[in-house]
Amino acid sequence: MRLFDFPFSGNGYKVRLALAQLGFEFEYTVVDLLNGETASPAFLAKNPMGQIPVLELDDGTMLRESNAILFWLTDGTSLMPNDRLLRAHIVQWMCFEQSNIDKVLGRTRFLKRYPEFMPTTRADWEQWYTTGYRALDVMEAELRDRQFLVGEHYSAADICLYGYVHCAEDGGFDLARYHSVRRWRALVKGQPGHVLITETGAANRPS
Ligand SMILES: N[C@@H](CCC(=O)N[C@@H](CS)C(=O)NCC(=O)O)C(=O)O
Repeated sequence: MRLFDFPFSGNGYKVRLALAQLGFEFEYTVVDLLNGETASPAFLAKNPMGQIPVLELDDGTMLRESNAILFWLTDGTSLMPNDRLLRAHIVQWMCFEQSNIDKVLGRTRFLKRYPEFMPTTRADWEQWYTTGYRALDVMEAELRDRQFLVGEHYSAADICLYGYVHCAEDGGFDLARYHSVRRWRALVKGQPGHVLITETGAANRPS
């Protein structure tokens, strides 16, 4: 398999983390989205949305959307339960993540680091912080009485949410009052095979 990715990306990190924890070997290609490489014809042929991550499977299939990739990688493993309702709860968290975390916590983090990427207004930031804290409130309430997001075990839902929540502070969020979310983050970080967002885990030297 080959992962097309940008190392700073939390969406890419979700996939890297699952690959590492499941022990998959893969090759890694950096797509420089800051210099428009995601808009190149060669990359658009892999993902017409012009976004990383894209996982190229061994038969040449291009799989896009981080959570679809996460689902494909984890299905049939301990990270994706067989129980129908638990699976639905995992999808529920994946949808929640796309609406309330990726384009909110992920965006603030990206724009703090690369402010030149797009113009923003004060109203944008206010909106992101309002939505982001609301999402963190939801997670805090859910995690108050449970260790993991779904069922009794670490799952694809935890990997999915961890992608951007583990680095929420980089986007300017203060998690001091989110005790359960911080406890959960520490628990996820302690799972076997955990890698940091700064690690690719790939077999090759990133190109
Ligand atoms: N819903 C997509 C979002 C992917 C996404 O936003 N990718 C960003 C980097 S994190 C990207 O490639 N941006 C480049 C661009 O939009 O030009 C997913 O979860 O994979």
